[in-house]
Amino acid sequence: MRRGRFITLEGGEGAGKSTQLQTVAACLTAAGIPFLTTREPGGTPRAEAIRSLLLSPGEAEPMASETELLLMFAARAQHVKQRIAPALAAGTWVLCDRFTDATRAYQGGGRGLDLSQIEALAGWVHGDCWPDLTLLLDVPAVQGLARAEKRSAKDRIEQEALAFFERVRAHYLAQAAAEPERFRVIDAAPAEATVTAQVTATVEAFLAQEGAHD
Ligand code: T5A
Repeated sequence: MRRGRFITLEGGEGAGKSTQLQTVAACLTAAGIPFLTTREPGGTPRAEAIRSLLLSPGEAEPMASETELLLMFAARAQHVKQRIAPALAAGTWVLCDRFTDATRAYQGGGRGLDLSQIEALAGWVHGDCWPDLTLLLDVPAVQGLARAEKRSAKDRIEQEALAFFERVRAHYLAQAAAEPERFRVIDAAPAEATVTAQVTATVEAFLAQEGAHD
């Protein structure tokens, strides 16, 4: 049986990942491909419990950046072992809202943690389980934050200053430039219908490249 493909959506706050995950799902459904959708941090009951710890605001005790990094990878270890790796091995495609590229961008670019330590943790936690395709939804930080703010109250990470999210964006764009074979950068600033059309075209091209319509 051929391994499933691993597709991730990345981007800053309010870039439209959750919205566009539905577009990718619709493309896979139309192509008759079995898939599951999931998200990080989270994706299993234990990993979702870690997500709450990571994102709940208002704690009197600040969270150290190192704690944040290790909790991201603790949730990921559970998610990869329990859900992602078994699905891919069974031929099911996995469609995930964020993965290790988010750690590189937020904890590496945003927090300024040592990138070589992030790579070491990634190698330990998920080895060569990397996405086959990553859609980077790129939007100016201020525009994405305004969308996210309109939708819901700020979580712990969303309370960071604008400069933090500008570093995250710059880091994502640098990652995409460094790995052009895996990343596709989508301009996520226009209206939703325009972004949906770009995402659909990108996923269709990937399906054709993978021979997934055969
Ligand atoms: N994190 C995560 C790390 O720091 N390190 C890590 O390793 C990982 C995995 C949680 C947080 O954790 C951090 C990053 C995050 O701070 P999350 O749950 O993905 O990650 O949280 P957010 O990025 O905050 O998710 P959002 O739901 O805010 O953003 P989305 O999913 O990108 O945006 P979406 O689709 O919910 O859209 C937001 C709003 O905008 C509208 C939507 O209708 C919605 O109201 N919208 C548009 N409006 C206008 N034009 C468009 N084109 C639009 N597209 C969507």
